[in-house]
Amino acid sequence: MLPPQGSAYAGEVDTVYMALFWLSVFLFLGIAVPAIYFAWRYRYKPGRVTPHQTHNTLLEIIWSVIPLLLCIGIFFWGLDGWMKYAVAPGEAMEIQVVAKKWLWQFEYPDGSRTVGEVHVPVNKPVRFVMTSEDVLHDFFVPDMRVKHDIIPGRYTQVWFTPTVLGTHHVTCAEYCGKGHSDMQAKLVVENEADYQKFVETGGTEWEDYKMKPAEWGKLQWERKGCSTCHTIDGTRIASGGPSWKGIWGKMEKLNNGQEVLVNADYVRESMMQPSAKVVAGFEPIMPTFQGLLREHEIQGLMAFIKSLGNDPNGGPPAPTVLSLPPKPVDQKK
Ligand code: HEC
Ligand SMILES: [Cu+2]
Repeated sequence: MLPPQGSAYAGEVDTVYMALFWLSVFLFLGIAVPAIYFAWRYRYKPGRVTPHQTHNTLLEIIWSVIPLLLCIGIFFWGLDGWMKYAVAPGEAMEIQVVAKKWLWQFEYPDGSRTVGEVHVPVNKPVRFVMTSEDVLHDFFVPDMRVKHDIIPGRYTQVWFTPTVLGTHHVTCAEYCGKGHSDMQAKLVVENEADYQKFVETGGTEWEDYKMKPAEWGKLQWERKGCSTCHTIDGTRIASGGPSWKGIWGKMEKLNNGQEVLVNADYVRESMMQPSAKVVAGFEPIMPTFQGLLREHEIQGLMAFIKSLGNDPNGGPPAPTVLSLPPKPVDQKK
């Protein structure tokens, strides 16, 4: 009935939840069933005289004192959990989270950044310090049993100790506009060695080095969240931007009436300063990727967009070789 328990305190959260749930079921049935029965048992019948009861002190004390004790007990039980949940242990690793329409951006202690994907080492407490660049968002990781509002101009926090290796789902739980339901991210819990490798190479996998620039770029299109707004098959996403199919090398119409050639310069500018040139018929909603993409990721994206052009072999130049960071040591051997 509940999602898998992915954090150290998930079990405790669930115990409180289930206790409240079954208590509510018990009280509901305990009241509703007798009420229905009495309504039927003492229903009107011609000639029937029902005894007229107005007051019973003992009963009233019982049904006041028992719920009162229950409420006090639940309060202290909840408070105990809440204190653990609210205060992160001092040694917790800190990850900065910036939420914006409609993506998640994460910054690690060493300054490296990712979009739409966050990696954490297993069995170590991690604290997320969160803020928003625009409207209210909400950081919700069901497996970890954390959910907290993110407020523009303010910092809020959650922490947990992930205990289950693998990918967990992060989603926005505060309606934040047209693209709200696309505001998803992956939380990848991995062992210390994989985490260190991830931080050193910015998530570049050993396999990535064997890819052609355009294939690698396609991977970035998904990993960096471009795919939530840009399709590659010519269709248009309602809350998004133009499809990338066939744009490389064409003259793009802008909303100020001018035209611009879609080449490497324009595509790079579109990522870094999206509002500098806005495509006609679209709103300037694309977030800037300044500082969020490594050089080889930008190059890969350009190669990918070029490969979707009308004439992938002609047209203006796109990078054919990526300046990838140093190859990670293959740890699988
Ligand atoms: C929130 C939605 C959104 C996301 C995410 C997004 N874009 Fe955009 N993008 C747009 C919109 C809307 C436009 C058109 C308006 C404009 O030009 O700013 C656009 C325009 C572009 C253009 C110009 C396209 C053309 O036809 O001239 C490029 C290139 C581009 N984006 C690249 C990217 C890349 C690369 C990423 C991922 C790293 C990305 N976008 C992520 C919404 C988005
Ligand atoms: Cu949101």
